[in-house]
Amino acid sequence: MKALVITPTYNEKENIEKLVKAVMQQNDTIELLIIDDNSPDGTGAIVDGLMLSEPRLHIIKRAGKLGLGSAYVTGFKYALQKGYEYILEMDADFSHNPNDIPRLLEAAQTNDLVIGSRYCNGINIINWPIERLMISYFASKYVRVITGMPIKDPTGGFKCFHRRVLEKIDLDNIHSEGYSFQIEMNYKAWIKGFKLKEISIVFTERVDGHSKMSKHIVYEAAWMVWKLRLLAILKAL
Ligand SMILES: Nc1nc2c(ncn2[C@@H]2O[C@H](COP(=O)(O)OP(=O)(O)OP(=O)(O)O)[C@@H](O)[C@H]2O)c(=O)[nH]1
Ligand SMILES: [Mg+2]
Repeated sequence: MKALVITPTYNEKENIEKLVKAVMQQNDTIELLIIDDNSPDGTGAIVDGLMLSEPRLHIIKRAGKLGLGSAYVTGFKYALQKGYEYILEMDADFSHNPNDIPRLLEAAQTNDLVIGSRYCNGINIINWPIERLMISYFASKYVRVITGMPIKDPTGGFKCFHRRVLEKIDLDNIHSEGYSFQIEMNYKAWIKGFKLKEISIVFTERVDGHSKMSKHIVYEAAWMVWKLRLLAILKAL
């Protein structure tokens, strides 16, 4: 079983070394691809150093901060080209617990896309201010109503694709970032008839480093759900 975890990084020097270790110890074959956008704090150089003694660690360096969605698209293309079977998305800041990776991989044996879900077993978020939690929770309901997609946590970023899903999605046609990117990938997999499965995870707000969340990313997602719905209606005509 060839599995690749893809982790985009921008200024994650406090987290990166610990993260690499935590992923590598999940099993003997798992590999990790960092997509670093020329982090000013030197995250990329730290990865270069770690790669000297860790053959299962890889990096793609981009010239500047180009966003989360395009980082994942770059990683997905690499994964398909190199023949990985299971392709995971995971943040670098330990909001996603690397110890959940084996459960994602296990569920991926019988599903096409496994989504680590904060909302499929109550609300499992630690250390978010109540406003952020409310926005995220109601945003996920909004996405569900507009798109019809039966996913309780459509904006989550800890997931595992079987390569057959990524092969069927036109990656050159994905231009969204942030939450919108997660919604778009889920929707495109769902509309093509792939089997989606949510498994419960606990999400913990980052302790080290800084958030790159912006209002722009929220607005982009609010519009994206209508775009997906309208495109589906037009195709059905
Ligand atoms: N390569 C790359 N990585 C990014 C970019 N923006 C964010 N990231 C990484 O994507 C992951 C998620 O970003 P976060 O800043 O944690 O965003 P968030 O999870 O919405 O916000 P917080 O958890 O509150 O910090 C982290 O690993 C970031 O380092 C980007 O433009 N390019
Ligand atoms: Mg984060």
